Amino acid sequence: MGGRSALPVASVEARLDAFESVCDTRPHVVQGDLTDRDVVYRLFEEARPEAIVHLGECPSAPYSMIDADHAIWVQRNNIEGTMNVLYAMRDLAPEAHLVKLGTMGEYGTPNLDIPEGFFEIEYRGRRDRLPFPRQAGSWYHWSKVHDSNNVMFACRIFGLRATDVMQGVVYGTRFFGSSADHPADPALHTRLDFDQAFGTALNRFCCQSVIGEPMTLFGLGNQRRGFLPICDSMQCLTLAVDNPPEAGDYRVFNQFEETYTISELASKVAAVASDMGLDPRIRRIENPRKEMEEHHYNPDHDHLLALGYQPTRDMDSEIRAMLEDLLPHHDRIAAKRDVLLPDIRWDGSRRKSIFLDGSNGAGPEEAAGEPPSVDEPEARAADVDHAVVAEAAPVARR
Ligand code: USQ
Repeated sequence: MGGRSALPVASVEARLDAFESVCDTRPHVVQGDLTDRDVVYRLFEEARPEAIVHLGECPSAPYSMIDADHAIWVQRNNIEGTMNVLYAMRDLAPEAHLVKLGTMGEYGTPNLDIPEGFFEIEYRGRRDRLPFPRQAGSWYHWSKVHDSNNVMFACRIFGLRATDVMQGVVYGTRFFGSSADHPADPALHTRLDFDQAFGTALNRFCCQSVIGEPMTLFGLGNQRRGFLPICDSMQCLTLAVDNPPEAGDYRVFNQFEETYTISELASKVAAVASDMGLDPRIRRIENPRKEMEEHHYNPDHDHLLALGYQPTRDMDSEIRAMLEDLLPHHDRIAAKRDVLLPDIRWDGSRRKSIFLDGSNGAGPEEAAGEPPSVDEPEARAADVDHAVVAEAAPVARR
């Protein structure tokens, strides 16, 4: 996408050294492609794993919406890779536990509470426990739905055991404990993207604030999602691995800490950034996606809590830690500021979104196209009130 990680990524060797110095163990690294079945089988033969944590997928909704090539590549990559893992498990590690990263986005935003994977339903006088309907919002999110179905089926026919983790939107730079406990070595920071496709909302808002660019609220900004810091994501995966299900069981965990609207998040970043002497701004921009901008959202998330998950509740201090980690890399981020504005649209066209106050500051060429439906002055951090911002908009786009 023409971007790069806001935080420099150290070499694999340097990261392994740093990991070893903290954890007293050195992971064995093999580079390969999960869609290459020989690679996967060789890996399983060598490792004979007891648990597999499968994060090896393309994670980006916008990337999958670029065109047919990207949509098909994302589906192939994600579905084929997982199928290879499932067959390698059947043949070489049938007792192992698969912890597979799904996404909360598989469920979409139905006008119902969202259970953890399954629900009891009564229909025409009969009852059953069935998978909760999935209504994904991008080809990427659908690839995860198809994966989930495949993993569920493999558990049924091969007797495998799996935990499908429906993860919310992850943010943060530090993954050991809460940010206060994170070792100082920068080689232990995570990669952090800020481009339109691989940067997630809160990570982008922090990068935008560090370089004085406005935080980009897509549309109304009332889209609500589950969020969790990356250190909690690691905690949840560890809990899942430590507590495997029975053979043949397919279980689903909804993994997030709390739900927030996008404008609530931006307001939080603005408050912390202002406190640190930055000059954060929030602006609403045409939503390049087709998604509900106002909706019910109340997913269950009890399974991980029952296993002992202790959420890092202090989002403000996680945001502060992110800004502290990002500030020294101001120039790295600023040099790539052109990748911040979205231009991948869900209808398949490619055009930079314009700010909803009618200007895009990027030249008349990109401003061409559908006129903005809302005229609203730029909101400054000092007077940002997300409730007011929301009221100013006449229509919720679907
Ligand atoms: N959004 C903005 N402004 C931005 C970026 C995003 O308002 O600058 C909005 C989007 O329109 C969307 C929400 O924020 O409503 C979340 O967008 P995102 O880009 O942070 O996250 P998303 O595309 O949903 O995907 C991310 C990860 C994906 C994971 C998913 C979890 O990239 O791998 O599966 O979060 S979930 O959202 O729960 O499905």
